[in-house]
Amino acid sequence: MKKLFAGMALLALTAGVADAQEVTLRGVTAFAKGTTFSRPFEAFVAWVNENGKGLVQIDYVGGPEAVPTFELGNAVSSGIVDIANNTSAFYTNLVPEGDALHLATNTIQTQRANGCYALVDAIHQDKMNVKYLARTGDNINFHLYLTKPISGPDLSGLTIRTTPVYQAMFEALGADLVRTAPGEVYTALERGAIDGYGWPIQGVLDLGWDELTKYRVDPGFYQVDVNFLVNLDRWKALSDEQKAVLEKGAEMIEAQNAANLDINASEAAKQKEAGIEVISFAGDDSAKWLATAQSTGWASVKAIDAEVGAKLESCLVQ
Ligand code: 173
Repeated sequence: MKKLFAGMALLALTAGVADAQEVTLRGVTAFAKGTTFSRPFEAFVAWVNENGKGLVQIDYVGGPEAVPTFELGNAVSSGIVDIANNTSAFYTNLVPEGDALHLATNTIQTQRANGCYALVDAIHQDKMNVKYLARTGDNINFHLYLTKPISGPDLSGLTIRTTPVYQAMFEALGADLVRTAPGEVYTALERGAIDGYGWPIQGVLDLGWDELTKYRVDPGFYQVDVNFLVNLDRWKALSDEQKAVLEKGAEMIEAQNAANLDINASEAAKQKEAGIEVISFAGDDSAKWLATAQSTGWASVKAIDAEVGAKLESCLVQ
């Protein structure tokens, strides 16, 4: 009996030592460092490094200069990167159903409450070998930006830079599409290789694209999803205490999504100051624009997997 207790004490001690080891995760963002869609991740990294001392830290390696934008999904899936800040449109090769995320009309807080978060997390674990830790970008719409004017929702004759976010919609409206990472947009505009691009309401000035952009088309559509993804093997190896730090940081960052409404308004004002004119669709044009966005978006998700698509629609659209 004495021996057993001694053994147990030793076990507890070694477990304690193992728990006390600080883990450092290598973090990479799909967006340029210090720009709009990296900022929430950077705030999260700072929070974890402050609140996770002795437990978990994040070594912020960098952005697309460290891992190319469309390679980051593979890198976090295989464990080359431990935690990634990435949008589903950049990893459709691994999680094609992720195309549903930008079709959400509710918030991550609602998605956590109604079971949608658990479903999205399970899909990511299954298909990509990552824990879906957090979602940023709620309340931010996407827009079409142009170098020449249009008079209605007809994009025929225009070459538009796209990602999977806008692909089905812009194609249905007649555009010719070129898929590029954000890092290639400025040069494509400069060369006249594109007549416009899809991008959210935030971030245009950050990237200097306002210099080469003449028009923004309103209304905006869809909702940004920029997600924190943790390699699943790495996640499973963390202690409950270490996981709790990351989950608390995620909750803190997701609460900040509410501030996006104010940031959107100030970005729109800055675009106006920078000389970007608004082409604002009204009446039937606006209705066609938005209806095409929704119908083509969900049709392409359901073409990938009808059952999962219907499940996601029922909890993302409310
Ligand atoms: O346009 C894009 O590169 C894109 O799909 C995206 C997604 C989320 C945030 C910013 C851009």
